Amino acid sequence: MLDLFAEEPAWREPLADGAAILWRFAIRDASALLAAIETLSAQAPFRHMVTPGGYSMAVAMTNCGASGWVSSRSGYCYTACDPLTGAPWPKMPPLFLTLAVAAARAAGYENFHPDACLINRYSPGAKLSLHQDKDEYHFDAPIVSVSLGLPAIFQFGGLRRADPLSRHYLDHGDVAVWGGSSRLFYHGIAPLKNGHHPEAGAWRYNLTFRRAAKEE
Ligand code: MD6
Ligand code: FE
Repeated sequence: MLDLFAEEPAWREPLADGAAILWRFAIRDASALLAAIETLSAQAPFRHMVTPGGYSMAVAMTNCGASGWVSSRSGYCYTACDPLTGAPWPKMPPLFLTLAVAAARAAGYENFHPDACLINRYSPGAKLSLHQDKDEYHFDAPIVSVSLGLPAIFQFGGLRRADPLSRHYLDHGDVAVWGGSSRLFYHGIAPLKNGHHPEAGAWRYNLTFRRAAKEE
């Protein structure tokens, strides 16, 4: 009843100014996305990157698109080539680009031109500590984040590390979009629970689309 009068459609939940979860937005594409991840990771394998502090990350990562996010002892940056193979990161599949642009638009961001897609893979127990996404050239473009496979708890804070966290359940096909005044908010993923997903097995995958390089 109340939904009839709500300003927000039921599939979109605002998180903060500029940030929203689009429930099940990617569900129709989910199987194709998983198949594409398989193909992409045959070219640019998943690997556990090392943090500047010398720790191996619990989440395995790879990239597609013109810019790929990498972590090493020397810091975080975007590169055109995969340091593991020396080859350019695989091209971003058209399906990825179309989905990311549509999700950004559904959250109020027109003209999103992502050049980077970070692909994260979580096994049960893996977590992503609280962090800010701040390695991009500018912060005016939003971030589009697609969840696939096992569900996870997404922790969402504020501009300061100590700001209180809200917790959100992200399931297969859910998409989070954020930007604007929440673009630099701290966030993380709580340790993944054990489980089995019919299409993804014992994994959670996350695609994070960003505009990393300076726009031409
Ligand atoms: C993940 N996501 O969901 C990790 N960052 O596996 C992120 O770190 C993230 O979901 C910026 C914006 C959205 C995100
Ligand atoms: Fe992040």
